[in-house]
Amino acid sequence: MEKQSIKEYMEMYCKMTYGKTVKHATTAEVWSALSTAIMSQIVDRWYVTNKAYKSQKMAFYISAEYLMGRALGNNLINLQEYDQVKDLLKELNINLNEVEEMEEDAALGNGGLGRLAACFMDSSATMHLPVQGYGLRYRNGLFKQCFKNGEQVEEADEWLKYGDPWSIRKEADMVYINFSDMKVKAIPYDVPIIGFGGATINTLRLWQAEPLCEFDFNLYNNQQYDKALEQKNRTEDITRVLYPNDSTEQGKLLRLRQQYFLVSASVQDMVRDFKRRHGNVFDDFAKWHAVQLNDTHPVLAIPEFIRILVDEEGESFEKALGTARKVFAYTNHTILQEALEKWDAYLMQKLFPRIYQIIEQIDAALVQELREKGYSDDRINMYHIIKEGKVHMAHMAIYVGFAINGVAKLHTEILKNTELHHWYELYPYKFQNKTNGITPRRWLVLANQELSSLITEKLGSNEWMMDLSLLKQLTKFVEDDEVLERLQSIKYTKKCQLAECIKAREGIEIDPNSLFDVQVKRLHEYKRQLLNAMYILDLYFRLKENPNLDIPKVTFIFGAKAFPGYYRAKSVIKLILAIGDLINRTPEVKDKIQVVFVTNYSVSYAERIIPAADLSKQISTAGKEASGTGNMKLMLNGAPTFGTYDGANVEIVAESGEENNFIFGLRVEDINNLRNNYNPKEYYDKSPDLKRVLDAFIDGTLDPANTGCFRDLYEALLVGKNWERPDQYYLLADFKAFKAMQDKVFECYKDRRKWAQMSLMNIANSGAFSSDRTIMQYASEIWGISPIS
Ligand code: NTF
Repeated sequence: MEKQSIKEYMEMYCKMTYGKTVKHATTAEVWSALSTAIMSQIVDRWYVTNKAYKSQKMAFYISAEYLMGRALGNNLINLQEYDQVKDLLKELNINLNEVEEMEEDAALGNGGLGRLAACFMDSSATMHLPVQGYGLRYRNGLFKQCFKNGEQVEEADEWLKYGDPWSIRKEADMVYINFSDMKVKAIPYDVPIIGFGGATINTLRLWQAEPLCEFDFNLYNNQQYDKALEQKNRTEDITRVLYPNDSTEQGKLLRLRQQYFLVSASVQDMVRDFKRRHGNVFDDFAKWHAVQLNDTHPVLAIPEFIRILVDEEGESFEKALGTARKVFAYTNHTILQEALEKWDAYLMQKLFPRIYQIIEQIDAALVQELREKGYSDDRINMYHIIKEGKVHMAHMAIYVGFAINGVAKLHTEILKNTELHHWYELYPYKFQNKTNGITPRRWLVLANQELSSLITEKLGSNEWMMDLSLLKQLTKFVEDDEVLERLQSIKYTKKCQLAECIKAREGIEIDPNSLFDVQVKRLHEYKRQLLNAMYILDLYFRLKENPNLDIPKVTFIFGAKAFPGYYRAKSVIKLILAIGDLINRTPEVKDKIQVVFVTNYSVSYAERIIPAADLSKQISTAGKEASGTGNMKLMLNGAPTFGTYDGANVEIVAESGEENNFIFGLRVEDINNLRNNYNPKEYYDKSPDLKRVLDAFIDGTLDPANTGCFRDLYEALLVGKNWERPDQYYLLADFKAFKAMQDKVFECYKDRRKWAQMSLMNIANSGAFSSDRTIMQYASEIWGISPIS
């Protein structure tokens, strides 16, 4: 990249856009100018990649969520221009870090599922794979979280407030979307996905809903101003907000509209492109296109594809279905029942009657196939797509899709043996596993430049950035004191940086010499932040009893957003904040342990927290966490896993060794055995420490004003609620094992050399969790595409 031309571009941009020189520009203006200047440098290469793909089979990833985070720093890293641009800015008296900090996160996703999509984009481009993403350009991404009176409060996320230099509006590629009650425009915004090294630049195409006309002129003339804008508002509502739910299905009409809007725009775009390149013979569609459906959110792409082939291209239904069965593949990300989408049939009929008709035809074809196979009516009932007035999105995806995959070995086994067992019996050959991964560029090269430099120095090159399996070579330093000491000193540096950041953002001081025990992820009962909180409360009581208890100083760090309508998740946040306060108010305890719940946990916050973690808490109820990806990021940054035998934890431990992690608690089989006669109250009655902890929920210890705000949590654990059994997630059953294992952590942490060795073994064995590996498996085992040369 040309230093001089970047400077000149920035000057010109500031003059043309803000009417001032770079010198007088605000930090946000510099961010915009610099980002646009970088865009100007990559557009030609972007064009070259697009052209190369014209003669290739392509894979399209359709996802309702992309949790991208910030773009500037990452793009500079991937262009390998970070240091150069840093110097260039220095010449202008500008600090690159400050400019990076200005950028708003693109939080167009909730959690793991959306962040996985973002990591896949990065890895596809880095691996030179012809992959394009399709998604929605939500005007407001995931809500901003703050705490008021010890509770989560949500605010709108205005990620576009400084503009959007990282996308190009492609007016000419607009398509129309028809609903039964309205017709709208879908305008694509193309985001460049720069592969590491900068040679390949892929595209993430995000659709924005816009009205056919800005306002109704006649109504306006008649001074009916609100009414004149009604249609515009109703249209813009479609891509106004990201649904903030994670792992729960929210049957909202507007969400169904969003889903159809996404898939109709994307499928129309693919079909148009196919016709331009290959003409009208749709038999060949699957030769050129594979479509991956990220969970069930985009599954309406299937009937929409069939609709277009039948209604607009004159194919027969049978033929169109046959083609669809070679094009679509589906990824399942959860087995939680409440997350499996089932839409009311009448809603679909109302919004898009033709799509509903096609779904009925698909269902009929499925039934016919099962009849031919000799299935009884009873048995067929288990497979129906439309059942009791609901459309089962996963059933449609599995019947039509040519591949279905889980996201970690254990999860895929559960799908095959339990959750989707009947489908597995029908189509064993469709089931695959693709263990999740994370991009090492954002999660190590960008987030932990200090550790990256050490690795590059010790391995003699930076090749590991594109082939993470090379980290294995680090195992040879496991007895090397110099390396172990440098690892420790890097961890300390990252902890100091995080402490500063927390001081600035939260106004809280934490001690970088304490053990940083980290649990960051969405707030959900199955992830059991409450179990961690119960442990901390128990430790509080123990320390009060015995201030000389032999433990290292610990800082428990939490970060999590709760779905705004998820009352119990919000109570858990409130409880943890209350425990933090209680500890702060207790002199004999507060110098030993501290609890920090950071506000507004996000991708950019994760980039600060993860490199600073000493311990990675991954304590979901066995069988419930499909994979987890935070566990991989923490491992890559040298934090041993403190976790249950669940999701990808199983594979993490298999790679880095049980002796380098802290695995505790019930396993899937144990829980299956316990399920029918589990009585949490027995644990409470038999264990005075558990009793003390739970009683504190309701006896005023945590709730001095005695509002009873934690009674629901107490009862959920001990007595259950009308429709749910007590302690559905087995916190009480796992408490004892948790406690014993955490005591072991404290014991181990005393031997700092030993700890550094465990840390090194985790880093060295994290190669398997690169999303480069994952995406190459999708490419060869599902999509049938290969890297362009
Ligand atoms: C999440 N699923 C799972 O809960 C995580 O374990 C997994 O790592 C990620 O997907 C990515 O595969 C969801 O967010 C959802 F929506 F499916 F529930």
